[in-house]
Amino acid sequence: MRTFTLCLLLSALLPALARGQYVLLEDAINLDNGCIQLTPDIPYSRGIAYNKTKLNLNTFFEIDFDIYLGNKEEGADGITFVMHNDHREFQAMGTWGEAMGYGRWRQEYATGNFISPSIAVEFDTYYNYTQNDPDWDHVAYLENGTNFHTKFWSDNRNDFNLEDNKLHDFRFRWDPEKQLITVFLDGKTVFQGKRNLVKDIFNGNAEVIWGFTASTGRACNQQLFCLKRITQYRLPSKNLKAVRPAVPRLSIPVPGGALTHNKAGTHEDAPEAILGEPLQLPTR
Ligand SMILES: [Ca+2]
Ligand SMILES: [Ca+2]
Repeated sequence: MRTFTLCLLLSALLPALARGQYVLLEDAINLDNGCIQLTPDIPYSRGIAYNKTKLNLNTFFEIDFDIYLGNKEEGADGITFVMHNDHREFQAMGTWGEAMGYGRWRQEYATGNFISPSIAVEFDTYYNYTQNDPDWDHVAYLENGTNFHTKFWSDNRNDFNLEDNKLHDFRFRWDPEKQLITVFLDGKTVFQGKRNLVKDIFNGNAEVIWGFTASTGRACNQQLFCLKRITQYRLPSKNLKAVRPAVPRLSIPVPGGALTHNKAGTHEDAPEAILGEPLQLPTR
């Protein structure tokens, strides 16, 4: 009960805390509804937002957001959630267009503009053969500024569409004991993988910068994210209690109307209970 009460309290505080908590680059802006718009619905846009507080990969944490990929199925290009230790720190950005402000247009472009060392989860809404994309929207795990991927998730569908004018629930979980990354979209597990992130990606550094990147190209969409909850947990994880995922804001006001939520699997009865008792909010 204490955990639940605390979560409610933190959820109530988050819209206020979220504002001004991010370094915004290029076209990213704060919206009046507490969300951050990464790109407006215009071509050749790029926006990046980094939380001002680094994450520590020696802690178990879970990050819970709503994301919005636009309302035009033929739009582009998508959003990435990124954790990095690029030497440019809070000014790091990748290439626009299909690289989504994270990576580079060709993986062999060693001198291209990309964020590295890093990992990312892409929510890709535009087909690019150079990145090995399927011909429909998909989610994929990426590393070190390379958008090219051999695996993806699209719910086993060839008409999967994220540009449906709906908010979607996105959760990223890191378990340092199991060295396990788990990514959920609308309550479904869309990626799970073991990786020694500190050693194999971040050169022994457990502190990482994190945030979102997005861009458009010839095709475009409005793209934004809304923080729901950031929670870090005391180890060992066997001592943790179960708590529910954050309840989404089912409607978010925007000029001229409201964005509604794709509620599948994101509400209080979500089957995927998460572990843990929140330890702290990253504030600075
Ligand atoms: Ca689409
Ligand atoms: Ca793409």
